[in-house]
Amino acid sequence: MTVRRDSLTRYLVEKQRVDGRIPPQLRLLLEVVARACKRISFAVNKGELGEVMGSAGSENIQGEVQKKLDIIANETLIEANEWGGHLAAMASEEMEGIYVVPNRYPQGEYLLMFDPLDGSSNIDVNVSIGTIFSVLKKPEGHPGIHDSDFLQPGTQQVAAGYCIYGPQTTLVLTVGDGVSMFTLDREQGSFILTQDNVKVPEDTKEFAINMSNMRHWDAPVKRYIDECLQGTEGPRGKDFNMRWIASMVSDVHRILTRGGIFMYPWDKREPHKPGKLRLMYEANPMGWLIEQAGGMATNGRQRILEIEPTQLHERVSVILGSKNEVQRVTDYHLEADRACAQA
Ligand code: AHM
Ligand code: MG
Repeated sequence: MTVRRDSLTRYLVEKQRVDGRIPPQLRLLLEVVARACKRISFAVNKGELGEVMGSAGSENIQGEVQKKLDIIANETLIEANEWGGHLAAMASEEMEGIYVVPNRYPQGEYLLMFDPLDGSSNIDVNVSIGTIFSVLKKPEGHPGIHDSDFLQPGTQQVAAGYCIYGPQTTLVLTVGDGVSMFTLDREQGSFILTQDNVKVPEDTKEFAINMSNMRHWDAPVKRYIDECLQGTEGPRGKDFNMRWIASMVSDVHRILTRGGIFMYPWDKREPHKPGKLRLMYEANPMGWLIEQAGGMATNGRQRILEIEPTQLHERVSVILGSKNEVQRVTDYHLEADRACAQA
């Protein structure tokens, strides 16, 4: 007996028709994002043959050197999405301001945010990278579209996901009723549902953090990692394993597949910045996916999805993954805060 494998299109049509979970414009939006990711996947795959490797010789708003593929991925997402009538505006890690859909196209009711190519320092070394996206609804009640329309907490997301460009290209999606994964079938040219109802185990023996920053961490993070490193002889009574790919998409994908905890916490290198990762198009979509799979995502003190954003490119401390571990790190922060308040 052959197993029926649904395409992303069929999955979305059923979400629209049967579940009534997504309206037609959102279905179109997700199909278009998937199509753009397919194009990005092909560009990434070509590598040197496509003359897409190396630096573009420019910097983005965060002061990071842009790779050619960062720019290609950004343009691919904009070109694919601007004309369909489903969007009002877009925002990206690679653009300082928002990109309002030009007047020559109809304006839709959604806002799309993305990190077009996350982990792009890994492009040249042929390690997995990905596209992260988050979808919001344009607030009602005023004409035009402004940066401030994007400043909604992660709880307001109506869809979020990422596409990982690795040995396989996999699109991972939530519209608020669990997490589904779709593998790109290159012969058919379509994304096929390969895993539904993804669940993150509540416990884990695997952590992901950039250990080279250890001397800059705050005490609660040091305490947690120190206890993991003590293994069976320490308070945790078990040995831990460490992984750090330096592509958040890959680290989150591993956690959605077999559990784990990912941390990019605030540290003392740049104390005025709340963290390295960006709230709106990295932490919020990843945080929602993790929660939808039964995990947890905080900034050490607060649920990431409940943070009220004040800036488009706002940074945040990120701790996400298996519920019991994230809870533990969060408790360590709150304990330290209480001790500090009493001192
Ligand atoms: P980017 O958006 O500029 O690619 O930076 C984000 C990436 C994440 O994917 C990854 O978790 C982190 O930066 C790695 O940082 P580091 O180089 O400090 O290990
Ligand atoms: Mg990024």
